[in-house]
Amino acid sequence: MTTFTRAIVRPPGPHFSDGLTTVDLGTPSYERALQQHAAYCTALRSCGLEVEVLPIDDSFPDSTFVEDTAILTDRCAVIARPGADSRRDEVALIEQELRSNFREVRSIEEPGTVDGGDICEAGSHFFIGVSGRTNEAGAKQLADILADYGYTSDLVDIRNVKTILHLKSGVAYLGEKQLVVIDELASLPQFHGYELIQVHPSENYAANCVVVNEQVLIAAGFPSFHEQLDRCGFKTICLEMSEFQKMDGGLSCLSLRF
Ligand code: CIR
Repeated sequence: MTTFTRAIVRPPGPHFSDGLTTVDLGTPSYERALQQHAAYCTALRSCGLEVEVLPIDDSFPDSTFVEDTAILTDRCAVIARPGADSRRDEVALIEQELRSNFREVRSIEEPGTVDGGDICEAGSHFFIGVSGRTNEAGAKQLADILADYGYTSDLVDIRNVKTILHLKSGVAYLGEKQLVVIDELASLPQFHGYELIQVHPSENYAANCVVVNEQVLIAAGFPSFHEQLDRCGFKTICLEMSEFQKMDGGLSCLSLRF
């Protein structure tokens, strides 16, 4: 697995609850969201990362979900082109940050759209979700860009999987050919050859976990999944995510790691 040294985050703004959501879990508390975000940053630091905290940008209520604005690899950064109109211009807020950290910076161009949350890195291979946000044109552009840097990829069409917004809402790579998956994705041919850790359907939200160096960040409140990872020998850090879950966001969405 890549050893990460840095992460970029952006705390939510006071209008965070005006962002997009497909779930019906109530209105998030801004105070609690800030506390959960601060705990998330502390967890990243405890994994050895230097955390760059970008200023709040309340003109984009979803801008705390920085992961959707870029795809970062060991060899290049790719500026995404978010599929939701209200999020399209969030990339302008992150571009300078990426250019100062990466020598190679590429971009997804119109008519392509790509949300970073649809891209799951698995070593030198990438799974690229085609979703309500990432279209086929964007997915193919990204596959070509990644190929320029020696990476392979598979497209994974999740447009018929109604329970998830992004591919990474239902898949996470833990290293050593191990993938966390929700049931709906477990039989996909793209995942053959991987050892699958299947999340119990009542705990689907937990599938969005993140490996950061030797630790796995997992959402609090999903005991079966926690036990599964314990049994597999992973060291876990449990984080409260309730307020971000209300806005369709998971652990991976809150940072760009590199
Ligand atoms: C959205 O709908 O775009 C945000 N409310 C949530 C984005 C979550 N991002 C992610 O899963 N990578």
